[in-house]
Amino acid sequence: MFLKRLSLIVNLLSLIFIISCTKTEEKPDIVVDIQVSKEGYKPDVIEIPRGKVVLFRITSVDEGIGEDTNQKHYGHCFYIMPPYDVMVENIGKGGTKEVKVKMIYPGHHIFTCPYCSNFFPTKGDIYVK
Ligand SMILES: [Cu+2]
Repeated sequence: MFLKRLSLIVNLLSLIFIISCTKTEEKPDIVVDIQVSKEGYKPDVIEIPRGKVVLFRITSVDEGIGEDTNQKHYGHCFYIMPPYDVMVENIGKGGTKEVKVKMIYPGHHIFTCPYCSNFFPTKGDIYVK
């Protein structure tokens, strides 16, 4: 009884660990370079084999919502929606930021710039197969 309960708790913990762990420090299998501007993301359709570690390098071509780095938000960002829930904020004009993500969730996922996607077509699709 106790062991059963313990294994349930361990399973729950490992599930939580997996959920909070799509961002990774593992060595990347694939590098994906993405440019973002008010015209959107290039590329805006990305296909990735499931389980691979991807290094996303996002470069901002223009000033996005603004160039003032004293503001809380400036430039563009790169947000892969849940279940990935990976956010790279404040990519200023000419700047590049990177994030490593383990692509464990199959299917269609959307990435977007929450700063400016209401005004500009900053939205893209990731297919994990
Ligand atoms: Cu943006």
